[in-house]
Amino acid sequence: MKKEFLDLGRQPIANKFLNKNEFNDEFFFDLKVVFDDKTKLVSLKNFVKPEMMFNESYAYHASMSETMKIHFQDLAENIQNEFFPTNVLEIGSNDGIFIRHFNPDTSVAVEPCENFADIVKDMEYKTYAKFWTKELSSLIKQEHGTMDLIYAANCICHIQDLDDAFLAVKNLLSEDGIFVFEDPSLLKMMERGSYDQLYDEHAHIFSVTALSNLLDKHGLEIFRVDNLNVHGGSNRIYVKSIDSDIPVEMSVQMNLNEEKNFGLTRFKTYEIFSNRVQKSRDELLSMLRTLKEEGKKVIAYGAASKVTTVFNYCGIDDSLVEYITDTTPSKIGKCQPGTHIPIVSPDDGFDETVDVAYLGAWNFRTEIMNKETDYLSRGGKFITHVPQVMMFS
Ligand code: JHZ
Repeated sequence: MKKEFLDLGRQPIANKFLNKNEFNDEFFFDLKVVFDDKTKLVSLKNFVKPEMMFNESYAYHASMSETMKIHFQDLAENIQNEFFPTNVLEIGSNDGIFIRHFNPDTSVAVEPCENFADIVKDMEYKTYAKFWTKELSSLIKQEHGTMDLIYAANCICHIQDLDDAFLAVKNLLSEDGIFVFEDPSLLKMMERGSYDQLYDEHAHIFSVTALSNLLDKHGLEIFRVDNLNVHGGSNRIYVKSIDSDIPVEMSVQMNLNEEKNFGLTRFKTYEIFSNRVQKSRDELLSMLRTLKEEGKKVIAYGAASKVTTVFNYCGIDDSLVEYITDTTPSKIGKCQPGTHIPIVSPDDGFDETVDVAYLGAWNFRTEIMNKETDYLSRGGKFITHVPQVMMFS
């Protein structure tokens, strides 16, 4: 049975940055979150149609961060050195940040957002501009054979029908092939109070426990879990066919134990989290209102999808946060979904007039702190709500 534990209010499409003439017919949905006490999966109660989120105007550009470029280069090298895959498939290849490290003659990309599919096609990779389904996996199998590596970063948690997605993987994996995917960790979200991992795209936030239950139904088994720092705490899950001889490593049981000890298998834990989220909202609003009364200029740094959740849930608009700076060309000049706060380039907006910046891209805190030394040395301050609402410099 699915039980609701969190209501983040009316929310728009998190990555649909708007021109002023698009404000009137903006789409909103009720962002509510449920826990399935059978599979232990945490999911959104109401899914948004995939085509409304992932299409030719998708805005998230993975290569905007140096941290992520290095992250994917390191992973590609490690996988090549350890598993020697020949045929490689990436689901949700975005701008090619990972697949670029593999041979285009033996690699295939799947990317439903056509603006990004075109980038990867231009890099000479065979690219299917389609959603990942069992039907597509059969077509790819016919055209390219089975795959030694199927990889996906920040994509499997976007797929609403996980049974179909895992069936599709099983169908296309070679006998000793591996399926590796990474997504935000439910445990880290719960530990850190980072409720902003919840937005339309994240149909589910995974625990190792839930994944293990779901994969098992399809003859798939987790053999390794890497805990990663990126995107506020993610898990990289290594999966094999149940019949493959690849040994199952200690990291799997360790993660299952840690999740159980934290209480991820009990509904009560989610109710406690929900209270923490409401408290976080009250504290953030109170801090922003005080800064406003003191006459401080407050902006936000990084128009991440996560900020859409926070600002819409808390009711923060341009009376509290004047604008948001972001380096992504397709976001600049538009407005944040829902709140309609303007997005400007850091060159135009991150200047000496700014007193305080809400750190929307809190998951890149180290990269940003290292970059913004001038701002910090002249007394500029940042705000975050993770792990609790605070100001820092
Ligand atoms: P960032 C996206 O989430 C969406 P978002 C998606 N659903 C997902 O799962 C994760 O990624 C992985 C900007 N920025 O990466 C760039 C600066 O302006 O946390 C981005 O717009 N200056 C696929 O959108 C935003 O911040 C900087 O110095 O929450 C960060 O977004 C840096 C480092 C970033 O992902």
